[in-house]
Amino acid sequence: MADYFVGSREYFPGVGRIRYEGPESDNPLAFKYYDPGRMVGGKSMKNHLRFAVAYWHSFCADGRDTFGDPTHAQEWKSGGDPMTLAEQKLDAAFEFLTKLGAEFYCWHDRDLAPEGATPAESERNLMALAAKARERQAATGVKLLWGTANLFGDVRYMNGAATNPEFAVVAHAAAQVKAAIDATILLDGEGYTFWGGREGYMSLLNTDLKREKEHLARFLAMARDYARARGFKGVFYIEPKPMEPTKHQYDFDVETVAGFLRHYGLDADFRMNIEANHAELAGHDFHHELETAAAMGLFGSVDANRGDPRCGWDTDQFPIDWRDTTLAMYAVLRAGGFTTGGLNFDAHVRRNSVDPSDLFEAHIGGMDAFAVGLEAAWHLQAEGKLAAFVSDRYRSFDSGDGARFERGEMKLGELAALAAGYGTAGRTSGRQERLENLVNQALGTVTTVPIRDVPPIAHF
Ligand code: XUL
Ligand code: CO
Repeated sequence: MADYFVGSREYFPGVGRIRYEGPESDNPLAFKYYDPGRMVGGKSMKNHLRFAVAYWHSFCADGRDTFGDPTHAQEWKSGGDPMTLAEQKLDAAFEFLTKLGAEFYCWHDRDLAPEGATPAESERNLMALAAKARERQAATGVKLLWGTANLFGDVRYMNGAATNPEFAVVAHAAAQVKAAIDATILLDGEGYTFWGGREGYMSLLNTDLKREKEHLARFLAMARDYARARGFKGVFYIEPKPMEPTKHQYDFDVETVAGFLRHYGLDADFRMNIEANHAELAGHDFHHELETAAAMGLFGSVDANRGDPRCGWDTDQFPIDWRDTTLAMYAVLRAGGFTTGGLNFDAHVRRNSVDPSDLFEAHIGGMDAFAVGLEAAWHLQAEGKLAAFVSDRYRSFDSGDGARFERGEMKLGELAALAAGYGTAGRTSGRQERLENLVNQALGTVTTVPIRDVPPIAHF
């Protein structure tokens, strides 16, 4: 088999297989830190990180924004029969995936295949493209991390999908989800995601909040039952996001979704797909959302990107901050690592990054950033200083009255009576600065490069 996949024509000429060249490489189209086969604690980097490319950003979006026309107008995006264009897009996607060396991809139904005139035609379109994707997966070894249905783009969803006040729209959403689950199963998808883009409200004045949430839970349970009956063994993910496009989304953040899942008895099948930029919009750190999910046994997968702290919207930039990736991977390792989940780059190049190589360089940067994060996080875990500090911090609950309190063997009166015997308490340093320094030191062990002579830069 060829080193990478090229369909009927080559869509990214001039870019070959992206290889690891090490931190001293000057080649923008090479990995500096991501070395797929490198073993980190008995597992390869590739198997730790499970990188996926997002079909919608990388192969569908055309750079259009509220103020301007498409800037990423590749040939497979317009100007032909929609099914032919969809197959060209599939070829372009598999060429990109295999040149990059990404093991996984993720899609929405409408990314893969165009909507038809009726639900039945839409389903036929999707299954036809899924069959072609299955051939390309078999030829290349690329796998589907998760599939999802786009329940937010079409005009019919302007008042919501599963939470729409009109039952007819809920039925349309079901037709899409049913077909998207079938396509996910056909492609041996390891997961199926729900991102409730329009499952929320624009105004409480026209919204029955209680009923809408009940409808959402009912819909998710029906989708789960359908998929399980069809033999789907993968994980269902909910992707929390607080707002945008609605004013308020019901899947606001991890804590909110956890309460929702438990309230409606969905927590055995559903896990969190945590997106860095969504965490930021919810007023949280990415690290916070990961730790919160892990603490509740609900961690699943990651949409890897970053926001701009000065923008109040989802800028979906590629992740490049080593400290963020270190803290994220530390949380992932503590949660036991990825099983069915992975790192899906839900990110897009900027509107004015118009060269095909920009898309490669963006992914290379994100993959390198997570490789650094993995190594530093592994260092922190192996060194054990952070974990030892934390467990020591709670040692007064390990035995005696503290342990009895944890086991629920104490009443409030007894607990209160103990206070007098303790005198001064609580003046123990939290050592935050020392612990923050440990994170930087771990990064230093991974990223220190010998100083070398830098040749003068002729051009950029
Ligand atoms: C939107 C978002 C989606 C989901 C999939 O903010 O993150 O792309 O990841 O529907
Ligand atoms: Co996302």
